[in-house]
Amino acid sequence: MKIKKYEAKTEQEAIEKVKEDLGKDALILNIKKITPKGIFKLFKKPYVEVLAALDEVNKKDSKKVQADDIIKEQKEIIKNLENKLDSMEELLTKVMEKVSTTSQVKDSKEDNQRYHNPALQIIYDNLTNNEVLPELADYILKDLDKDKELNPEDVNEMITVIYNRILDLIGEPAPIKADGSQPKVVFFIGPTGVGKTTTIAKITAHFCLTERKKVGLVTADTYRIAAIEQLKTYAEILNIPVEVIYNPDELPETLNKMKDYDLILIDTAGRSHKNAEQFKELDYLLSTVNEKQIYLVLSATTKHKDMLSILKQYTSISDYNIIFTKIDETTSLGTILNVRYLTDKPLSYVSFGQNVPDDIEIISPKKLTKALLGSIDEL
Ligand SMILES: Nc1nc2c(ncn2[C@@H]2O[C@H](COP(=O)(O)OP(=O)(O)OP(=O)(O)O)[C@@H](O)[C@H]2O)c(=O)[nH]1
Ligand SMILES: [Mg+2]
Repeated sequence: MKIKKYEAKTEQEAIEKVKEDLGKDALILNIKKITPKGIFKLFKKPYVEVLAALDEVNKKDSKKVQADDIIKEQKEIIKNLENKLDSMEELLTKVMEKVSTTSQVKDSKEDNQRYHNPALQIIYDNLTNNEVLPELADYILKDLDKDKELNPEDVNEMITVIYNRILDLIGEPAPIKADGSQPKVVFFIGPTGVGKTTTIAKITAHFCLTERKKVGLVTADTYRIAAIEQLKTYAEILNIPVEVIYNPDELPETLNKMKDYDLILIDTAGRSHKNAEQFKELDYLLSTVNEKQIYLVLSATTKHKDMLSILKQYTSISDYNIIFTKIDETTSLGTILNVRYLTDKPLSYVSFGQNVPDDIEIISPKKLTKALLGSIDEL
């Protein structure tokens, strides 16, 4: 399936363009009359936009393919494409508006400008206001600062490149799976109070209630009596067992008892990044299990400097995935991108509140990218 967008002054002219380019078998998927808004008025007259598709599979062997499936697939592609185009257009409008209002003061502020291109400067400011590290923002905007005359097409192209670069940096999410494709023993580790136990409760509820899997819980957090009670309370509601281990050497035997479970989630005591002894204990606990997955739970509210010392403490662990909690308590999500960039470990879930089981989801790279680029109004 090949999908393309065509613009022309009239509907007739746009359809001619489609036929010329894709041939007479092309399907017209959508026709929109566009009246440019805001700053676009200065650059463009009203025009017609046509989305057209050429179904190459259909062309080769039309009888084999169900018409319904094709329509469904087309709708899905168009929806995705339009969502992306809409958000781009919105961002582009905001950037162009901002450029026009800031260009008068630009000369006097020349010293503070890192980029010649004012649109790029705005995106840089926006990323860094969201606490993306300056060097990471520069890396994202690398080689784009060509001194072109500024027009919406160039800015649009630039924003698309930047959007895709951020998406690439975020990478594919790595959520927990209970389908046998991954080790079923999953450790949750991380600093004190970030939300490890609450996150385990949310994930357990998902696998028990939605996926109907057999889930067992283990807690190795015996530092605080309340920690065991906390997990037991969630487990009672879900009617699943919790095993408590008081010594790491008990873990293999405990896991052996639970070998017919689909998933075993292990809660650990929060570690202070300033206490090296606690990390030795954690390393030992992890070493008692061969086939495992590790999820490092981090709070999005942690200051960058502290985050660096936290991450340093976990460098001895070669494979882990990252969960971010408390994103409801910060307006700057740059830390998620920074940590992903600094560790090169996959991101998985984000948690956005105290409610079990609702306030968690698998991270959406598109949503995060839009959030990092998008809050231009707040500048
Ligand atoms: N606002 C907000 N609060 C959260 C979130 N996740 C957890 N919390 C709260 O953070 C506090 C600590 O949560 P816990 O799950 O006990 O944290 P923990 O990492 O297990 O703590 P320790 O076991 O003591 O290291 C609780 O009050 C939770 O309700 C979140 O995404 N947003
Ligand atoms: Mg806990």
